[in-house]
Amino acid sequence: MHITVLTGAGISAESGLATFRASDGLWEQHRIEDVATPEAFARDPDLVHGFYNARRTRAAAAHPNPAHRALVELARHHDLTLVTQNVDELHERAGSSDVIHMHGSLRRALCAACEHRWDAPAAMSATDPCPRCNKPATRPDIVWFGEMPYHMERIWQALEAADIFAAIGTSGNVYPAAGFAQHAGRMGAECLEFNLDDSANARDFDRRIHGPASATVPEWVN
Ligand code: BV8
Repeated sequence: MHITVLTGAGISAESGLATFRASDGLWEQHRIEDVATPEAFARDPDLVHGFYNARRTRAAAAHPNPAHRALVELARHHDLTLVTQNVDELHERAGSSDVIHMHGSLRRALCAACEHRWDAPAAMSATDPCPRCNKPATRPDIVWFGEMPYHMERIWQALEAADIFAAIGTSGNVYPAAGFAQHAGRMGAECLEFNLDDSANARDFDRRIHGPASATVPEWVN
């Protein structure tokens, strides 16, 4: 049986990492337009690097929770494709391999001039020279609004091959990820939503399991 899983900020909430749209969410402190668009980076690279440097520090100090570990267990028994909107490395640190980071990763830096990618230092600044072209054009390797998410071809294939599609801890507000359940469902997958409450695209799911992921996901897997 092929299972395709999409995770969002909610799976890392119990590891202490802020989600985006909760009352204390990341976006409450910053308008999305101010920190997660190419225009924002062009306008104020230091503000954007500051936002991501702070998140990189917090993510490095966080630990995987039982929901991350349950997905490692799931991969032992089924053919699993794990897609995450998250830019932390908690799936990898729990033991997952081949995690598809469709919105990029805090762990990587990208050269805006030559597209070279390398492992990000703890704190980055726009004047850091690119190790390959030496231009001061360093940005986080993050997919911002208006940019094409990574690995889409592989993701669409995994949605079409899925017998089960499960979305865990995502509010269903951001596309194309918010359209994955509808696409998988049209191709015959049973769609499950694991969330605290109904997401914006809850109608696309066959079953909605409400509760903290650290409880609901291990219960589903075991
Ligand atoms: C693109 C960067 C095209 C990394 C992010 C109008 C209609 C439709 C689409 C659009 C539109 N206008 C613009 C668009 C496109 C736009 C979009 O969708 N905008 C939205 C706002 C309408 N999308 C894009 O721009 C995307 N690109 O479309 O490109 C294109 C085509 C050709 C060529 C070029 C381009 C790019 C989107 C990626 C943006 N980058 N982040 C970072 O900083 O982290 S998105 C950002 O939100 C996060 O990365 C995250 O991935 C994403 C979604 O957030 P969630 O993960 O869902 O988090 P959230 O807080 O919202 O929800 C958490 C959930 O968990 C909640 O439901 C909560 O209840 C639950 N929860 C909390 N605790 C727990 C829990 N559940 C269980 N247990 C718990 N303990």
